[in-house]
Amino acid sequence: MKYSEIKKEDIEVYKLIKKEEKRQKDNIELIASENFVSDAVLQAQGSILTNKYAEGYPGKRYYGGCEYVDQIETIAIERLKKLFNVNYANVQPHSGSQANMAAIRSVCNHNDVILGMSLDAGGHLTHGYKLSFSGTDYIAYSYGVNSETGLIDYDEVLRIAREVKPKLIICGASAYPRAISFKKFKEIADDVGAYLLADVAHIAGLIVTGYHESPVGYADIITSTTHKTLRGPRGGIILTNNEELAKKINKTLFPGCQGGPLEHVIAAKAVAFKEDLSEDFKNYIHQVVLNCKAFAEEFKKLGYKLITNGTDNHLLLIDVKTSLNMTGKQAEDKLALVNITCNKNSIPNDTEKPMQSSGIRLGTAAMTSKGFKEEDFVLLAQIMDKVLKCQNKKDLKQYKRAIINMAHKYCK
Ligand code: DSN
Repeated sequence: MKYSEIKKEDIEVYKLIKKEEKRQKDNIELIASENFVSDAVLQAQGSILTNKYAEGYPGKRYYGGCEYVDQIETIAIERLKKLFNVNYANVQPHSGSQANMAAIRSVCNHNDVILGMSLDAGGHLTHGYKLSFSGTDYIAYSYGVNSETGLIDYDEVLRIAREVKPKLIICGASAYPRAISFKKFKEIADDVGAYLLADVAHIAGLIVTGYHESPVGYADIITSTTHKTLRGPRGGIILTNNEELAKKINKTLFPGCQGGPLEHVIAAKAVAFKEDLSEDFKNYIHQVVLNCKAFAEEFKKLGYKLITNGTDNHLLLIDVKTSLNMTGKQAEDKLALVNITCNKNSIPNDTEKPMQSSGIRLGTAAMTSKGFKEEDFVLLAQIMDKVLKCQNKKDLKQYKRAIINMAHKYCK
């Protein structure tokens, strides 16, 4: 992109955008929650729609001049409904966290009991973490994973649910490499008379293409972000099949949690949803999953301990403490020296603080968008192994060159 107007108006910001552009080009991006959007999505998000105020919903706005944004938001809603096969969709959440805030508030009052996956087991801040609204506004309990297998133990979730009697159970995760059974969560929710919220932010792309079970038919409410495996702009969505809940969700999000919607982002969501409905996107997600399996298998061959011993989705979690006797932070920092971007991540029963942690989380969605295939991820795992074990900083130079070449391999 040229960004010529920014260059004219604001050289300081222009230079930083260009630096970030180069970083994104020269680095291997393994953050499991990131992706590279199409130019069409970028253009929609950078469009003049940012000028428009549109508090309310299509056909019921608090401002005049909404005839075109009404049509754009309606297109986004209809495409999203088709994508997930649901009856009601809200495309206004500014983020996944705000989607979760509105979803939880739609069914819970302050101090109601909620039950979600703990952060260190792979859950999310908004699933009841003590520093999040979800942990301060509600009485939050958590379930974890089996400490041997790293897998969700559904019998244990049921046991906890029977004990704490939640009004709402939240399933879905940020760092769980295996398939989640929404069917089993629904059985648990029914057993204790709780609502079920499925936060599918990470696996949404896999769900809409059939590479992961759908929560539709099981969860009362489904939330997601749009910028991870859905490969859209940064933002959130809320879905349901229940008409009464849909009305509550709409009211709770606006005016309950948010003001004016970001119509430029909603337009970009609409463009992304059109892409997501295509056969190309289905092939892309298939490759994301194949790549992740190849990546995981190579790390296993190299002797690394993977949480759950593998992956069913777009991410894997490596226990670097056991594998290399280093912290997640040390591994993240070392990989950064050779242009590999990933994030440290807590692992189940982590003895390190979150800012250090004992694991790293690796995702294949972003580099698959750049064209990576299984053989690229196998080679990448071999280079990462050498980098992580490298004792001499000088030797890292050759790996950095190799990584930049790999990052450019499929660039047009
Ligand atoms: N922090 C995001 C992630 O990386 O998974 C989720 O909000």
